[in-house]
Amino acid sequence: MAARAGVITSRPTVKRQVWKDLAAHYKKIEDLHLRQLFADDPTRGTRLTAEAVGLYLDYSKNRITDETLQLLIQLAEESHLQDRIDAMFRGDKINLTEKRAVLHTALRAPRDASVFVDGKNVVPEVHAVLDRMADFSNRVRSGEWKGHTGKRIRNVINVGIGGSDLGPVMAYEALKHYSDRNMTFRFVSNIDGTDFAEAVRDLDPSETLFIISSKTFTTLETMTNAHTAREWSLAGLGGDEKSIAKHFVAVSTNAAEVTKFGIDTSNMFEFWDWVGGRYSMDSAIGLSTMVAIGPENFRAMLHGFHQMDEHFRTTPFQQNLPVLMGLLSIWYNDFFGAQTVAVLPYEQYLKRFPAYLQQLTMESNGKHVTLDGKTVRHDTGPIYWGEPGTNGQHSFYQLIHQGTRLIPCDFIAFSKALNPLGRHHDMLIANVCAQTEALAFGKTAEQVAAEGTPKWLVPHRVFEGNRPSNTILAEQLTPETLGKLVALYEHSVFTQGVIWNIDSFDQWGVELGKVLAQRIIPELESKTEPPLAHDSSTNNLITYYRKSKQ
Ligand code: G6Q
Repeated sequence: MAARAGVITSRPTVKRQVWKDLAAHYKKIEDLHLRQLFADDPTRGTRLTAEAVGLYLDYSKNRITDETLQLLIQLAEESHLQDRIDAMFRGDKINLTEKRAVLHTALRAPRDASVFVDGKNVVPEVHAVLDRMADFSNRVRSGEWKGHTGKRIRNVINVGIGGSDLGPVMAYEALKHYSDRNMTFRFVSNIDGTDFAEAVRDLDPSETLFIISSKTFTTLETMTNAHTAREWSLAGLGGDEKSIAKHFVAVSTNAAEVTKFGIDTSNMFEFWDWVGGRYSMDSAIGLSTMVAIGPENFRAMLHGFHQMDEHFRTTPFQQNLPVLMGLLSIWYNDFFGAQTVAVLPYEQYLKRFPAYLQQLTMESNGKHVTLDGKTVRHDTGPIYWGEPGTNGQHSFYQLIHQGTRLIPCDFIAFSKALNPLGRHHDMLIANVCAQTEALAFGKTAEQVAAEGTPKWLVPHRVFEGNRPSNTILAEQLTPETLGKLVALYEHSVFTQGVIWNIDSFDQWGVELGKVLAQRIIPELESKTEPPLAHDSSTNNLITYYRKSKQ
């Protein structure tokens, strides 16, 4: 039964009484305005908040009542969320379709913790790899690790894609403030040669180290870029194969493929099949992050993750930040029919955070069948997107304020600036408050008219309001805070997946395109006209491309 442990019920979610109660409740309150909700309860703005591990969540500007919350929490309880949380942390194989445990939480467990996979405590291995990473990072950062010609390493390039890229890129950008500014960090992911060409164009191979990050070490993009990197490096270092050992390290679960590539396994940093790609930024996949910010900061980030893990695992749902955020997302997605969630960090260093979240949320919960293989009867995974504030305000916020779609928003902000410059930070935070206020309360036709607006212009200047948002506040963007923030979203995604009864940890949807591309590559490269057996559109595109690339 262990492999099926994740399947609690095969009863369609929409058929459950609590779901029906939520649907009926939605009908009752769908037109209720936030203006009314706030007018009726002067304590709402302080009451509907929760604080944990240094993150403050204001969820009062959501279109919910106490009854909504009570029903959503009942939904979580009846979905056996606590059992599923415990199963994940315990190492049960909750990724049913891949028969794997899901233990990113073990990556940030303290040294003396125990987490068992197939009867083996994995925590000592986790810390052994972290210690090796720390030793390596210190040697690179101090200049003790020398390149083939005896020069110190000044440039680090992470080669990876998807989960082996987005986390490292996001974390590097987010924590740039803490990084060694004498070093250059770049990230190559795309099969488009431009990505590699631009990453190395101004770099000296004798000072450049490549981290080849791939769980499987078979991914088309990463292996193609890794081979190109190998050629570039060898060409710049006189073709001496011995130089590889000084300029290439690997992060992988696949020692055999790493060796085949020519990287000694003593230069390989291991992780495990119970770490999903999009949940791997605090495994060895974070090696570039550790080299950039140093082992101590990296460990602080892990500590941040762990604090949120513990909060999620042990806190009653009413005060549980990831649970609350996950439930609110369900509320808008499945009852209001909202298609998307906008994530709006008012922190320039978090500019890649929305892109990171897109994989975390959409690869995890973009699923159309339940754990037992039945078609879901409700929408799953909303589309996550966003840009840092205040830039977005001068672009797509128009649609959020006055468009015809409902876009729930997560605003993320920090009390202390990392680069305090004059009045900048107060102005930044004023914009966070102003946006959430404007979205919630809007501006009525009467208010617009009272300002002396000509009658014909009034409708254009009306803000309906009633547009929901969460505000997440923390003291300052530190490695520890980043860990908390990422774990918050990881567990919110988990909460949603449990309620939808889907497998949040597989990603079969990315397979078909990969297989088809492998078939098409030789058709594009063939010297003679290949026989094409695709549909007429694909055949035509291949023929057009072959002709025009001559
Ligand atoms: C993430 C996915 C996917 C994966 C990449 C890279 O959850 O599994 O994005 O991370 O396809 O895979 P490799 O690390 O095996 O190269």
